[in-house]
Amino acid sequence: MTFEFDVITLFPEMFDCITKYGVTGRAEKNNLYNLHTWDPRDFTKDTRRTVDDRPFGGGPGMVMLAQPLEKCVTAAKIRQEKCGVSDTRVVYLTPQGRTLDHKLVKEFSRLSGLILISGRYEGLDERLIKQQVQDEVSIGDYVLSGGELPVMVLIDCIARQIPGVLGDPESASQDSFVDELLDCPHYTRPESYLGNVVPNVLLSGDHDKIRRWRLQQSLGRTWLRRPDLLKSKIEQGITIEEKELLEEFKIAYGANKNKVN
Ligand code: 4FN
Repeated sequence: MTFEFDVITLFPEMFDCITKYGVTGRAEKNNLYNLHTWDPRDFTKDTRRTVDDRPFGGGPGMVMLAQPLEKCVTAAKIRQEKCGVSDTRVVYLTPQGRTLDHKLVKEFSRLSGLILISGRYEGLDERLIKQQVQDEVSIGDYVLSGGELPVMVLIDCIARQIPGVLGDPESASQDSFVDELLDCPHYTRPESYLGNVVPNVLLSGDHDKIRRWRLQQSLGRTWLRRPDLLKSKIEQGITIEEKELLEEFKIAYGANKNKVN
């Protein structure tokens, strides 16, 4: 089964960024997902092809008209049905939405399709959201010029969850702890770079020792840099080994902190 994405956007060409390059480019070519774009401008009847208007109540900026968007949503729903999509959602990417995280990505990847709306200007007429949108999702707290990049971020995250999209080496690191912890440090050749050497354990050939070192680095860095992530990892369940490795890291970190050099 192919995952069906229908994207509603004033700038369809922007989506070449994900369909042409890298992992998501290869996946689209191999029909592991389909991406269809709908331009609200193509659903207008006036000669100027108007898709926005001034906000009631005054003020700066423009608001996207409900009607051309509604026609896009309807067309997208019909296309998804024709493609045999049984489980779909209409999602609007907006700063007002629930913040995207790996848990939400997993929820979306259980569906067979998604209809995604990118905003421009000051956003959508609220009545379109009320009538057509099921989920509002945000990728983070900063100002953007449009919802296209957020839609692409979401598609990239979901595409990576589709079986066959990642090659063997890429997906091997996926089902383990990487979902909930930060990565360990990575090194490649040369063994010594500008006087900095690779940690000895990585050259030891002792695979269980390496696994434990990496797990400890992941736990330690998450503890130092993202205590919020570590908290939810502990709530989900931490093994005795993980607990011990983290305690050892904390002791070593505490000892190093007090060193003068
Ligand atoms: N952004 C903020 C407050 C007020 C406005 C914005 C803002 C694009 C259509 C929305 C931005 C960020 C993450 C969509 C931001 C996202 C958008 C997103 C987005 C044009 C209207 C707009 C308090 C967050 C800084 C512009 C905060 N995830 N308005 O950026 O679409 O999905």
